[in-house]
Amino acid sequence: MTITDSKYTEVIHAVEAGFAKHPKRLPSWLFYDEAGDKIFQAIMHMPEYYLTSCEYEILQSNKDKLYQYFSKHDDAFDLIELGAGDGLKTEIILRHFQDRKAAFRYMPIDVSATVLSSLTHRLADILPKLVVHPVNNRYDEALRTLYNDDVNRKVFLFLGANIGNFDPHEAENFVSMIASRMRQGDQLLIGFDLKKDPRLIQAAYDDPHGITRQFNMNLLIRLNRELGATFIPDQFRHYPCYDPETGMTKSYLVSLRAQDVYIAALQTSVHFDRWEVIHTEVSQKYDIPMIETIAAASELEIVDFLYDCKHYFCDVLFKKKN
Ligand code: AVJ
Repeated sequence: MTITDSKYTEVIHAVEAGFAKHPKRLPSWLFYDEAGDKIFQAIMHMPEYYLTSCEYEILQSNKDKLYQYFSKHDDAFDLIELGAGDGLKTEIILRHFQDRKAAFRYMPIDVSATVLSSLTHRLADILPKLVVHPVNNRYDEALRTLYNDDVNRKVFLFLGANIGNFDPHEAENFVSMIASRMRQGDQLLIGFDLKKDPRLIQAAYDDPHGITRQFNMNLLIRLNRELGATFIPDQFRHYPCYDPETGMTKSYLVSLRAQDVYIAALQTSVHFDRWEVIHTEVSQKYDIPMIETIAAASELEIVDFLYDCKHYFCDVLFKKKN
């Protein structure tokens, strides 16, 4: 496996800073190396992980409504996706918009050049007439450059409950950052996972197949490989925990014994007490008032709430206030 120097430096810094915190933390972007991408694909196929099929249903049953919202009076627009991943869900609306002869270009933004190039190649295969402009950059940088060079109306997509990796306060800041760039007429569609039966949520992150456990453990395997760390995955337990009061699911790796783990790239050992945790992820669940709070804080107007039939998930359409 090859990693770029800048990525390597980023991993070192993230791990060094994260292990200095109390409780110890690892950032959730660290999940997504080659193996992590594959395990996440498997997660999305588990029956317990209801999120994917719910949003799929929402996009499928609202594709024409979205076409009406996005294309307005048939003028050209840029469809900009933050964190496109494999683009499987987006494909539903891309295909439909093309069938309706919408004038738009698709601009997936991702920090990973590998993810972007495989997405671009796949789209060239299945939707050869689609105009695709990949943007290989961080979200904030990409947004800045997007507004430099042209006048097209813009529609942003932030799907898949990716916003859940932020806590509500961070989510507010992130949406405000996007909103501050948006111009009148621009729109933003965000996928939120909703509060529901706590046991259903718990099961989505604590599946009986052990796939989510593998997803978490892969962090340790990654650090062993990339940073010369000496984690023994079996010495940690995967423990996700949903709090129905705040709507926050937190995932942990819990140390099963007192241990010192040497990390070659940091030239130091990290100590773990027995039952000490590494907090690895936030998966925030929302209710409608929480979503309205985000809209108010970022001065966006809510245009529509699009639900699946069970109301487990919601794609919310926002627009820049007039
Ligand atoms: C990709 C952030 C939406 O939090 O539900 C799935 C990642 N973590 N199972 C989520 C994840 C554990 C996922 N997101």
